[in-house]
Amino acid sequence: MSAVSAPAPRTVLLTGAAGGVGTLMRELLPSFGYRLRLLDARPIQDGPGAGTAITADLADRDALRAAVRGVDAILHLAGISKESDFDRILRANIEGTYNLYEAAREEGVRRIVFASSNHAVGFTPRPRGGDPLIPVDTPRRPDTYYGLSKCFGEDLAQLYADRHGIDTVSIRIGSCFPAPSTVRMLSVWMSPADGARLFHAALTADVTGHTVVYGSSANTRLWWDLGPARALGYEPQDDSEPFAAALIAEQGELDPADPAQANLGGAFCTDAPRWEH
Ligand code: NAI
Ligand code: 15L
Repeated sequence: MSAVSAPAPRTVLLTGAAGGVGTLMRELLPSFGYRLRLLDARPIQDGPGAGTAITADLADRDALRAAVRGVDAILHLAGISKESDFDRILRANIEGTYNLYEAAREEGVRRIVFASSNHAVGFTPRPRGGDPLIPVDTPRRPDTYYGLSKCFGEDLAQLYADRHGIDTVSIRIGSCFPAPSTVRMLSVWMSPADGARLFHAALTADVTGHTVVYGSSANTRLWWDLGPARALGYEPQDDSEPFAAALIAEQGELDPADPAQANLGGAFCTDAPRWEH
């Protein structure tokens, strides 16, 4: 598999542009040469790409068709990003992602990068001393309705690859924030700069069909196999280790007997997952 194809997509629709990752990517992706078109249900603040911003919900099929018309690729970040009521997850993440894929099919967009999540496999026990890294083909074990919606998105991507020839790279993102804030994140952190590198690799890699990869930096305490992401041409530059001493001094090492610390999904595997109202 060659790493980078030509020509690279130039115009990319960034859904979820008002969110945490979207805001970071608005800053970082233009340096790779992209023209971004932005979409979010919430108004998008001034800043890079603001002139192209579309305020629309993923439920609005006409707005989605107009938004995807003429773009080379889509980076799909929009949706509920934590656990929530099933009905809300159904509308935003399941129906919303379906609506976006339908718009892409109708308008001839051939490449989508889908922000999946580690919570699609959240109940997988985390590796402990000497265990092998978690492979990308480990059985799905969603830890929430949120994680279940990411499993749906991955399967939807497979269907649209097989039936309609739309290529998707699904990235099971760990934790993409400016810095890790928990001991768990030392293993799953994806720095924003590495996030931009991975999204760029996924947008340009010479792969067809549906490809699933994990998304994180090259963390010393990594839990999963980054090989499939590297095969796209991704070369992570960051490692959470410089944050380790302070976080462990503050929070202690992970306790395997604590249900919130035993699995990949962390607290999402308990009755008190992070919740979005
Ligand atoms: P976020 O919650 O900060 O941003 C999501 C954005 O999507 C928000 O601006 C929201 O207004 C928009 N949105 C929600 N429902 C919508 C709808 N129906 N129509 C249009 N826009 C809608 O989330 P964040 O952290 O930026 O994550 C981005 C994506 O990456 C999400 O899909 C999330 O599930 C995924 N992800 C993020 C991780 C992280 O560490 N930040 C980890 C794993 C996955
Ligand atoms: C996710 O999927 C969430 O969107 C994000 O807010 C974090 O909770 C992240 O996973 C994580 O596992 O840390």
